Amino acid sequence: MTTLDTSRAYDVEAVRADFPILRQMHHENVPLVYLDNAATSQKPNCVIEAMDRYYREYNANVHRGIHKLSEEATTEYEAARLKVRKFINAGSKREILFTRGTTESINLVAQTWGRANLKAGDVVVSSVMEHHSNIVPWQILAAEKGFTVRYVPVLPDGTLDLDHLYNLLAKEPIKLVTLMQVSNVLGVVNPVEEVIKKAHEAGALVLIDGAQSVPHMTVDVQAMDVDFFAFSGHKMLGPTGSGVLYGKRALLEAMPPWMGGGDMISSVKLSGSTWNDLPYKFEAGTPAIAEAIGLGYAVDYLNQVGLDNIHAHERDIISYALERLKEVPGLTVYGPTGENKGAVAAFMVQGIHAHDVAQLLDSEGIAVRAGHHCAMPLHEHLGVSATARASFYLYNTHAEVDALIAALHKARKTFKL
Ligand code: 7TS
Repeated sequence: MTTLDTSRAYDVEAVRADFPILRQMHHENVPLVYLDNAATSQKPNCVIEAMDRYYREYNANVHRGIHKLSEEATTEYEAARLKVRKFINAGSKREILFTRGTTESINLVAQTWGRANLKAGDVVVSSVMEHHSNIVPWQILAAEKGFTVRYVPVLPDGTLDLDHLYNLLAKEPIKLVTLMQVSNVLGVVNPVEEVIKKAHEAGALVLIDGAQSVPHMTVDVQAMDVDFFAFSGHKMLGPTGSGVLYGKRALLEAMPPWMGGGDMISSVKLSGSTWNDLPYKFEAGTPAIAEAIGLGYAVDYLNQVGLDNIHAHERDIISYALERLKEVPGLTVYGPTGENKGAVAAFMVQGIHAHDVAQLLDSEGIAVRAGHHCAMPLHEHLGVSATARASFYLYNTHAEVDALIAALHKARKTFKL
């Protein structure tokens, strides 16, 4: 499945050999330096091959046919669910719902649990640092239902104002606290275990957006005692169109379905319908079969390399990057710089717009993202309309950080700074 020798110390070159895209030239003769992993990760051969195999060898719909191909597709699709269950230590495969990604997972909670449980006078707590996918679904529903959404502020060091959150929890009954575990801009790792404990003590449920945590660190939803947990397959070496919503079984059982259609029903009569068991109640229609299978293989790969090894490698890379970024005059990195930072560095170079930084880096073969990173309220808080962002993953190297720094110096020269 991989050329990796897991008995050796972390071998980044062996990891890189599993990712075909990393061998390509970005422009004619500049090698690709891919530093946009918070947007989406690259895919290892085993994921690409698993999806290819599905289409070439056993393409069929799931949960329907009696024929061999359909049985094989169903087995692989459900095997992926079991792999995901184990990966985040959910108690049951019934608690693992396949979605198209974090966005769909959060919208599912808003449109089912939220629609059934939130009314005028209720309060939902989110934060200023959230990705739009954890702000807008609540705004849409709040406009209809008349509940209030409050936002936990961000402190100057880029961490959440936890005192503010705990005061809110002490002051008024909160129905739901919905927060990201790791910020896609600041990189800050929020202390979600502590937040969940305090929220539960105050009688609130908790949804955690794990889009930027699950790919990079061990997540145990049972130890965390989280109520809902959302993440995307494509940021953890899996394909786009794959994602997961974990929910505690009792909550999911009590929630009405969201989309209606095939597979989610137990029986349909013209006078009314009844719902299928979990997780199928929330998986209407033909699912993204190849994508779920691909995600299962991504989980296998992450397990093989080892999340602890990946986490340690990323800590090494981000620490090195933060040190070296200090060498670039006029460069500001946002967010914390210590242990509570994931492998994300959003920055500004004084005198150069973030989009120009990204374009100049691109001409050197370096892929970063520039803009508001779907976190406009956070950028408003930071007082900037856009940042450039380098985000790292298991295959990035010190040499790539060096290339980033050299290109940033070159960009400053181009702008005569
Ligand atoms: N939550 C967080 C923390 C994210 O970083 C993202 C995507 C999402 C939710 C949405 O995930 P999706 O898979 O449903 O789109 N973040 C980014 C990013 O930082 N750059 O591009 C996508």
